[in-house]
Amino acid sequence: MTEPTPLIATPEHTVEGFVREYLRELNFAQGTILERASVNDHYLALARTVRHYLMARWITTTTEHYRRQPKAVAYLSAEYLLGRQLDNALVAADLEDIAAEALASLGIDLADLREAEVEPGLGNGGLGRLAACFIDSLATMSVPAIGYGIRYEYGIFRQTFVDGRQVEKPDEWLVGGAPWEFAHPEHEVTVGFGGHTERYVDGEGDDAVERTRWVPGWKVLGVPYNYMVPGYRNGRVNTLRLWSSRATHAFDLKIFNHGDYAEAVRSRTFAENISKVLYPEDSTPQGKELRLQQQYFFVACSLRDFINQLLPEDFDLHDLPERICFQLNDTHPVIAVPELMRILVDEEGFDWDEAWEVTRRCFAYTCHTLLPEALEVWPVDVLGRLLPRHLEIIYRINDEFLARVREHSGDDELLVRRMSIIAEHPARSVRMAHLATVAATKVNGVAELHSQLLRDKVLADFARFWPEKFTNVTNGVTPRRFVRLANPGLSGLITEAIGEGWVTDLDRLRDLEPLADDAEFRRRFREVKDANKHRLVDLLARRDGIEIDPGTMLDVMVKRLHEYKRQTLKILHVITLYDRIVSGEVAVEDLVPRTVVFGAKAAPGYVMAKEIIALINHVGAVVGAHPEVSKVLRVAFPANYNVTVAETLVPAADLSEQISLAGKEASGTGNMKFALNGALTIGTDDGANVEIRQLVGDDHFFLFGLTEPEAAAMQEAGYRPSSYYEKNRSLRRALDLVAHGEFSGGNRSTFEPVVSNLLGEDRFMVLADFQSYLDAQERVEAAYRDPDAWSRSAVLNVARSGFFSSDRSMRDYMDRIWHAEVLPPL
Ligand code: B1H
Repeated sequence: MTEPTPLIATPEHTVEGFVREYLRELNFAQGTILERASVNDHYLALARTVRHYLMARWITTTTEHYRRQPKAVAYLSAEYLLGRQLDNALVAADLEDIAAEALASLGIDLADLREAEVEPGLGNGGLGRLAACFIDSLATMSVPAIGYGIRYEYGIFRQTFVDGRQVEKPDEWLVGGAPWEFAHPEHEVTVGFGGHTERYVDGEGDDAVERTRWVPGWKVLGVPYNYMVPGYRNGRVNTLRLWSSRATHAFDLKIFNHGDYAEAVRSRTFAENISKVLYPEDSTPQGKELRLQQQYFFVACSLRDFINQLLPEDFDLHDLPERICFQLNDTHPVIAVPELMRILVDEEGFDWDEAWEVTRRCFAYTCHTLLPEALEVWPVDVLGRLLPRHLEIIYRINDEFLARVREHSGDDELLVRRMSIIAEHPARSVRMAHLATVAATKVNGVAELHSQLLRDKVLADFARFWPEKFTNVTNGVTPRRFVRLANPGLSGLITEAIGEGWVTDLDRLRDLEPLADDAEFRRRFREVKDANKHRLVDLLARRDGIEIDPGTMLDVMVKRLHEYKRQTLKILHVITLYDRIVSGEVAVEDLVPRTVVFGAKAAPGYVMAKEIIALINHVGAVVGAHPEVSKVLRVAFPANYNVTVAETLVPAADLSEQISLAGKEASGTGNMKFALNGALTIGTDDGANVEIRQLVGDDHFFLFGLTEPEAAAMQEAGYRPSSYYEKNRSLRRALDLVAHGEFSGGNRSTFEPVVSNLLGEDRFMVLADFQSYLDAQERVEAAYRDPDAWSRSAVLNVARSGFFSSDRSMRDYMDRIWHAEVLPPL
């Protein structure tokens, strides 16, 4: 079937065409002229101009999706950590050179306008960034896909430091104008909450059936905002649809009728609060009612939208599994399962079994964690108050599921209790991971080791019950943003060597392998790394007033602050180096000069994480102020690490710190970004580190620490952290320095909680891995002293990391889970 090309006036793909479109935007949309425009005016005009070049592809793509009705994917995620949009759109539309030249001809520097964009930080960390990488890959691979999520008015908080302690500021990302979004109030969706359920008889005589209806107590509206998700030069642009909550038009008629107009308007904020702010929790969800409201809100809007807007009017919902797979990004959207059941049974008149058959086949679930405290549970009273009909449905799903378990297990009641969707202790609650696992066609972990541990530990009962349900898809990252865009120097070098095909076929990086032995190539690789370090130096000076020396080894640990990730292990290494220099144990001449860079936000309520941030900053200050130590060691901790900072930091790094306790980091994705940009990893056998090491080879990876089985066995036998303190002199000296106030102006109480936590419980076995980490760092030093060997390893890291493209992740999801169609490129 040939599609008539929609009539859209795409601006001419030339410098003149670009200038014309740009001036039109500046004049007619911004209402200003070149001579008077502010930087923000220029940025908005530029963003809209670029958008115009993508518009025809967007409309063509969505039109074709509607006409062809292919098997598609709907990615349901509470988070999308998108990063800045401008450069991505420029690269996708192949407009970088044209835009730069066009702007230059108007006396404007493109680089200045880039800086004006505030990134949409609608996610916490890896999980949100993964969703952003996935939708990029789906668009680039011409897969018919839509992302659904929440348009938080405030994204992840802006981190500032006051006396080295984290202070959160609101992230006002929308205030400058949001040029990348398209509001569609005409497609608003109504969502109910609360109220009660009623039985009623539908039909008469023999046809009479008892049905249930939900009578919500209050309603809100969801307004969709569409974002373009441009594929990389394939003519396709997919859609990300984020929902914003509004009060219904009838919300407060009663109050209006009482004549209290101001009160009536004010009370609307209640509904508008739902999409107000992203919960800044990474890994440890807080059971806040508003969060459940957010989850149901976006999922109810998305299902309604998919059924009403993306399916033809006469579509038979029995065929839904042939048309869509709803991918659940962790348990956050899992309330979609009872919601689809409710739609099919209560609204569409399906009988229960029919509805379950459809629902079951429509969902797949990705688990992103192993930490028990990260598994979402909702108290039954909270869920029942907010979503009474959904709770009934969950109970029935559970009853039927447990009946099957009993049937197969010969009434093993312990097993039944373990597998139940409803937990009885400490409070009666719904285990969202169990609900997701029972409902989904497939359940996947995000790295080989993680999927294995899901099968063997976290969801072992379920894996025995449904072995074929469980699979792995190792995470990936988009090479467009994290290599092509973030590292133009390396990209140029790669393209010169092997052509440009790698951008959409990252396995081709293999062709670089022979060049690792080419001295000239290695020299040019070092030149690029050096230039990237200078870019970082400029950024940190400009943005944070931090001075770093580009001649030093750049040792980088960036990720959310969490005890299991073990930023404390890194800072104990720094303290040990400090101690050895100050005590005269080593001479500064004998050390490889390093700059240790941290980037990390702590959840605002996570007290220990905030103490660790303060400790890092205080150690950094003492190290930086010491005349001898600071010659060879500096700590830089720029505040508010985000995607934008990562784009400059990752390409500059020499050493990538991936040092979580084995068995705790589900995958990690920063680890992949660093390897792809030619940093060497020092890491434990955890998450995707395992696969990185297998691919790049042991000689080009600094492995240390306990393995997962070793750590588990040690915990089992009774782990005693203080024994390491007693046995290990370096460790004792480092901890004593902290305890005695070396980094807190002599105040021994300041970091007492951190020290006593390590000596007492040390849940993540920092002390057990300390010596092994120091040893590995010695190997790092030795290796770094030989620049030629180091850069050979770095080149091999790049050449062998093509597997970690999110395009490959998407192929795996397609083959193992979705079986969606692929459209031809346009
Ligand atoms: C990951 C989360 C997460 N796992 C709860 N779990 C959240 C849990 O708002 N919440 O309540 C937010 C986020 N995030 C990360 O996912 C893993 O820790 C990483 O190892 C993994 O690479 C990433 C992507 O799979």
